[in-house]
Amino acid sequence: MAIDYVERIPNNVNLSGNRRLQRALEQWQPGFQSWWAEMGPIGFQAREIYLRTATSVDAQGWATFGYVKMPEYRWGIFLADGARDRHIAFGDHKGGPAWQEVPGEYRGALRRLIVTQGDTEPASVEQQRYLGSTSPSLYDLRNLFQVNVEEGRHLWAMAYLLHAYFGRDGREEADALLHRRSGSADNPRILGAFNEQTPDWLSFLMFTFFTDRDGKYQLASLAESAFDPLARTCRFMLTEEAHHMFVGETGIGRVVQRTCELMKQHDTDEVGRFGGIDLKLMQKYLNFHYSVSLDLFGAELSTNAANYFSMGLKGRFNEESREDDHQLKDVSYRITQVDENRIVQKDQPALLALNETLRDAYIVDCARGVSRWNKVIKAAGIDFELRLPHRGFHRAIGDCSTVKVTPEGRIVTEAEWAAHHAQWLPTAEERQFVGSLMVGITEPGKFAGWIGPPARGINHQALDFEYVKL
Ligand code: BYC
Repeated sequence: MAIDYVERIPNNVNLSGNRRLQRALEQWQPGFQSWWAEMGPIGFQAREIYLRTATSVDAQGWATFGYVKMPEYRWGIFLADGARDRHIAFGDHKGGPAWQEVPGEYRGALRRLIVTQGDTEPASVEQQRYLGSTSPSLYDLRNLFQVNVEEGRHLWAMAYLLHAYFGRDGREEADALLHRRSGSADNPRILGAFNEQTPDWLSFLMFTFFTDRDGKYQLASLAESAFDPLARTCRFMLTEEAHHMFVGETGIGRVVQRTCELMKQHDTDEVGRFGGIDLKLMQKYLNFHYSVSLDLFGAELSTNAANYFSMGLKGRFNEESREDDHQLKDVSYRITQVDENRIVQKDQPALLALNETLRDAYIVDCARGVSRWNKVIKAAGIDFELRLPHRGFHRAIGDCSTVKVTPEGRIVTEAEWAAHHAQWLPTAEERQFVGSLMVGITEPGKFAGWIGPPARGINHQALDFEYVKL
């Protein structure tokens, strides 16, 4: 169905055909706008930004580009087209028709999944709200705001499902999504990584590479859901998510590129004096963002995850192309666990190990990105490799959260950890140093000294295009 932009809430779900729902969402809309005004990007709200807006949900040409002021962005409800006769691909209901309504017995579990997903979206906007004034270029500033408005739209996606399918509890949960706050002591966001700060642009680029990539894997798993409206909304969200990961991957690649240039120019590994970020320091940021993102997949063994799968609510990555029974009744899966202070591999029931299965796919994907950055370093003739630390390093969720693990995967004592962690994670001084490099560059076509220019502009525009009209 085409997107209806005449309506107050743009949508392709025939909202005007359901007056009650339309009214409920129109009541939620001012709350969303107040949240955006209060917790969205600081500054730039009255500026014209070169943004893309969804205009149709098919793969070709879903986006139009043009100048928009962020508060006037057309947030709305877009679901990918439904597959005709879609059948459930996994779990106890495998083979049955996909559901257009929520089965009563799964209401609580499904609502919890949708709320957890929905909560991350406004959280990330809150985390990134201070970054505008220190953007390394207008190109990057525009990308930040594109990410922010789309996270806002993802919040709309989950608020729609809550309003449309969960009655009064759903409305209450949709309101609560506007009231929790990233980092708040009294009313924090649900998942750990979404209460961390994103204090500088290096953190932002790492976040969009590592944490948005968790989003990709979680959304892809929810896109398999037997609950068809959830599957369809997640399918469309994935197309938006791709740009966010592009921002992270190319952004870090540009920092690496710039660092390598400075290293060669000044014949030193220590480019801080010349306004660059050492590769070793980038490794520490990588260690931090990777480990907090690994936590987002939950514990290695999880009955929650097993239940979600058996119920048909959340599948595996690429569920349909997997060659097994899609029910995992008698299948095992090898996972990493801690056993008497040793890290070991153990076969466990695959059904319980679904969080780890998804984490494994994520790790492979992260490694691909890191190897692309390493190609840049190698091409510069520099002998250094960025690495993903061991999966047990610096974990707060799962088996390894009970021990201290080095980036190489060795369990160490608390005392050893205390003596060495400054070699592995950014120290307060290093964060302060990175912060000191963050000066806002607002001249079109100019880039801060710690990051290189991108290979090309957005939507075939030149690099010195006025991506934000100041
Ligand atoms: N922080 O059984 P377990 C995105 C809790 S990112 C705090 O392993 P489960 C985006 C857990 O709730 C994608 N608590 O958990 C990216 C449970 O609590 P109870 C977001 C945590 O349920 C960038 C207990 O620990 N989407 O879209 O199997 C920008 C036992 O754990 C955490 C989703 O996450 C944590 N990290 O797995 C913008 C998808 N981890 O039951 C957006 C929906 C676990 O003891 N969520 N706990 O009270 C899920 O599928 C699951 O909730 C999780 C957790 C995979 C997150």
